[in-house]
Amino acid sequence: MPHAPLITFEGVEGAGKTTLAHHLAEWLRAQGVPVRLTREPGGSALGAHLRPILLREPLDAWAELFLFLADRRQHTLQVILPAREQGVWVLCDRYADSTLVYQGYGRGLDIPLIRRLNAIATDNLAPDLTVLLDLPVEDALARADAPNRFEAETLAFHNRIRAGYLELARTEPNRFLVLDGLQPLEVLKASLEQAVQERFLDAGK
Ligand code: T5A
Repeated sequence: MPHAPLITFEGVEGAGKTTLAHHLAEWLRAQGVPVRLTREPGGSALGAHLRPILLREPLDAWAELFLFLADRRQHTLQVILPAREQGVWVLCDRYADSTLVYQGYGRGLDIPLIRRLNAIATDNLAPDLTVLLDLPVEDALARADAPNRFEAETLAFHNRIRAGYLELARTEPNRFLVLDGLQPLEVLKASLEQAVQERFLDAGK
């Protein structure tokens, strides 16, 4: 039996990831599809402890990287893989691409090394679809409702994040669905529903 899909949501702060992930979960459930909606950091029991540290405490860049990876490893092994094995679709608000862009493009840590560490943390699991919400950083930050220590970073930092995501999307066009995050929510929801319908639901008929 083919595994259930893993769909991840990525973008800068305030891009609309959480809103769209919740919408897709509801839309799929309404069609009888079993869904596990989860997030990083914080999707596992360990992650619940790590999330406030990662979002609030001042951290060295390498310490920050290792904590995100520890969060991902536990989350992948305890939540994501077991759900998929049971045929449950996993929708994850941020995943390994967040580390590549925030700790790699943003903090300037070694990107090939982060790729290798991500491969360990994820057990080589790659998302079947990654929804990237792209929009100017200023517009996205103006929406973010619960500021964390990343939101206090410079505009230059956030622009490196945006550029990093767009570069990843260019190198893996089949995995990424890039949506214009400035579009009204109803338009974004319809685009996402159509993409998921065509890519997974129609393909499985
Ligand atoms: N991080 C994370 C790393 O550095 N490395 C890693 O490996 C990982 C996993 C996590 C932080 O950790 C960093 C990145 C982050 O800084 P978080 O709280 O999980 O922090 O993530 P944020 O991106 O900060 O979450 P936000 O909730 O701020 O952003 P979302 O989820 O993108 O936005 P959302 O959906 O909550 O929407 C924000 C507001 O905008 C409105 C919504 O209604 C909401 O009010 N909105 C729209 N309004 C108009 N038009 C649209 N199209 C809209 N879409 C949403």
